[in-house]
Amino acid sequence: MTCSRLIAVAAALIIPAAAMAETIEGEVDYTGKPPTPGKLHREADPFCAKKTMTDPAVLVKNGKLENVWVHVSKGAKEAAKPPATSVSMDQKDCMYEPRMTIAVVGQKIEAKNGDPVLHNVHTYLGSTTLFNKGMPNDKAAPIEYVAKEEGMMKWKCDVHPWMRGNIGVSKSGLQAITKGDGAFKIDNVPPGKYTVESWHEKYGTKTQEVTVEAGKPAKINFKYDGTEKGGA
Ligand SMILES: [Cu+2]
Repeated sequence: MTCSRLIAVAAALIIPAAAMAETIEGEVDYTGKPPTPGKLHREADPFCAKKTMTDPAVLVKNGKLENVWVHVSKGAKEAAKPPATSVSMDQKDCMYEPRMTIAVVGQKIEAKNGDPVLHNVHTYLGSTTLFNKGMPNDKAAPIEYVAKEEGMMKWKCDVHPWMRGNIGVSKSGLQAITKGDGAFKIDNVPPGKYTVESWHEKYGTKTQEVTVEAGKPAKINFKYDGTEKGGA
């Protein structure tokens, strides 16, 4: 076989597989009256008190909800290979940073303290503690943790009750987070039937069934009106 024929055969084998991976995309609407973010009461700690902050739990802009974890909860056939990069959760100005991010089962998560004060990192999956460890100040060595199970990993600080962080952990890696425009896009989804779940820290979960067909993106939207409870 000539080299060019070999390439042609290889391409024929590779391209259809790549073309078969579709996307699940859409937006998360917020149809209620957006709440006004309240002031966080951080007066108890003199360092934290230096900066005034409002509660970033609910972020709505133009009727779209930010920081919603949208992920395939059922129907994925394969586990994703955990990325070699680690996911970082920092503590800055007595807030977890970022508020919301994602990881894959098997991926390394690194907690850091950028503040000159004690934070006690307490993480949960549901009501189960994953780890609970103090970081005295910004000289504390990072805490390394490998995500073991699918679900929402919640971050709290036992010193500062307002501190919250969220890491959506997925086995399949079929997941995304909405940004300020409320849009999400899950890449590399093989054709099939899936249950897709949305999760918001204040308004909880919603699910939808979706069938992904080869050759076209599957579109779904989620809707919250602000009366939902559950999540945090
Ligand atoms: Cu803290």
